Amino acid sequence: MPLPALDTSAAFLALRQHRDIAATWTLRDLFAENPNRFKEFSVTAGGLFLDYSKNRLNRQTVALLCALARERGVEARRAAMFAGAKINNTENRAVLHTALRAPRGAVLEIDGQDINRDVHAVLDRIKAFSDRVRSGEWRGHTGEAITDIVNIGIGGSDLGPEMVCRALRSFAHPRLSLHFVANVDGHDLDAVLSSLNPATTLFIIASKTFTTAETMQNAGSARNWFLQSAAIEALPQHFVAVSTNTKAVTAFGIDAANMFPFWDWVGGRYSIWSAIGLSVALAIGAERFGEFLAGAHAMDEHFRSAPLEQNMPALLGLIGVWHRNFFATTSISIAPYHQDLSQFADYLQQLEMESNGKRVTRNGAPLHYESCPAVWGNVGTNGQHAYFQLLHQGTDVIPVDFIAALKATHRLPGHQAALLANCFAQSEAFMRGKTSDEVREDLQAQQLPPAEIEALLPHKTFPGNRPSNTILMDSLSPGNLGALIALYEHKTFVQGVIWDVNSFDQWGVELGKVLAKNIHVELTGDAHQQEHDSSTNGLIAMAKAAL
Ligand code: G6Q
Repeated sequence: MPLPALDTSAAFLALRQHRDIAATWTLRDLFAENPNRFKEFSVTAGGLFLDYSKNRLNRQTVALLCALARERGVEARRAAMFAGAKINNTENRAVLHTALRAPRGAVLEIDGQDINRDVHAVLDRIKAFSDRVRSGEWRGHTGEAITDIVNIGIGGSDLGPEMVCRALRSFAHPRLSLHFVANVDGHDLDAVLSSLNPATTLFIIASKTFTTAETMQNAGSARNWFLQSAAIEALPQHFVAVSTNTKAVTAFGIDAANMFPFWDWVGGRYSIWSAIGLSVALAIGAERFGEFLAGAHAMDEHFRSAPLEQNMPALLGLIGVWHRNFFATTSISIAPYHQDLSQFADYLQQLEMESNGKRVTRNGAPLHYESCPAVWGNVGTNGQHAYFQLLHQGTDVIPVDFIAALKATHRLPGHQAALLANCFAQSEAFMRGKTSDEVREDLQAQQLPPAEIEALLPHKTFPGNRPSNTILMDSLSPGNLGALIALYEHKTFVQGVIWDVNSFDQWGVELGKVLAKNIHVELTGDAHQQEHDSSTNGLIAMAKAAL
């Protein structure tokens, strides 16, 4: 049965009333009034700690948000997802990335097929292969061990492996360098190939469909480059595939024995846990890849069993709804205070925006309320010296998620304390702001003339009352990273259920896959130019003259 529209639901209307009261609160006052606030509004799960006290909310807000989640059926849909129901209704597919990280022996059947056995059979193959490459037993055609691995894929077949390999680089095998090529822009592949020795390079062609134009073009060019110095018989030692499409893989020239499969119930942006994570297993080893999966599984178990009021992904999602639908925020900023998470914001950008960037309900009715905000960000402290200005004093309020590891994996003295000090100082400043009285006091202490003080006051005043979450972990271990990604996956799920959108299709991306085709033919062949608008016609003509 279709859900009633979100903005007509009783819990939503109750929250709207509550919002009018909450809008009068300041975070400063909330902290001053309740010394227990940090304790009351924080939660631990799967090796992660979430402090959500620096948001404009109180116990009643949390209760009302959880009531909204219950009214929207979050718990029932969560159960449906874990059980393998076909909740991706526009593609008639189950959504089972959680099954990819379930331990061996977990019971789950889809259409009569034992999913857990299939998953672990592939994991066993990933282990056998990555052990051989890492030990040097797997050799290239000249008898040398592999030194470089190039993952060719795009979107979900690129962002996850690249982000995770970067995040876990302190665990990487010292002989192996990982490279990632996604863009059809030849500058990407060219720059990578120019530094490589074909005899010691292994290519992973990662594509769920094995039809994605960018990946196929890059894979073809990589194969041509390789065959300039090797015979076709050498291909199996240097090209492996990760895909669901055996036919296309073998047609490309990769032996089915060198193909690592996954399944249609794994969405691209949720596929890092599948064989798409092959580059991660090669880099950090199968055992640590197992720890990464186990960390995500721990978050799954928490998400499926903890009451909403203490459920970390549910709370993170609901707080996002609170900001988006009741305070009209339009974006969120992700600020990992860990250099190795430098691609985490890009990863979340796809996860959240591709999942919930939708304008109709699951049943196709237009939304009369906002769905996914824009997601963006970069590592701290770098962002502080760039766009944080707008976060502190701009006209928009942009909630921030701070993410930090308490312990570093490097050994340089002094850096970690400096990093964490910046992280905590920023969230404190967003929360407190700086009043004009405080600014005046500072300037008077510097003995500035009164007229100058008054002129500077508005510029140096910070409104504060700007919300943030802080997520801490002990260190950026494979397990904690797994839990962190799963946290955001389930956050995205919760928001998708509240907004009543299908979080698991991506028709906008599919459109992109076909749009370029006609113009590509016009640019490269003799095909007669079609009638476009004058701008498109003009741009095509300029490119034709230059190509
Ligand atoms: C992810 C999207 C998209 C997809 C890429 C690559 O959820 O569907 O980013 O992963 O378009 O698709 P292939 O893996 O099929 O090449």
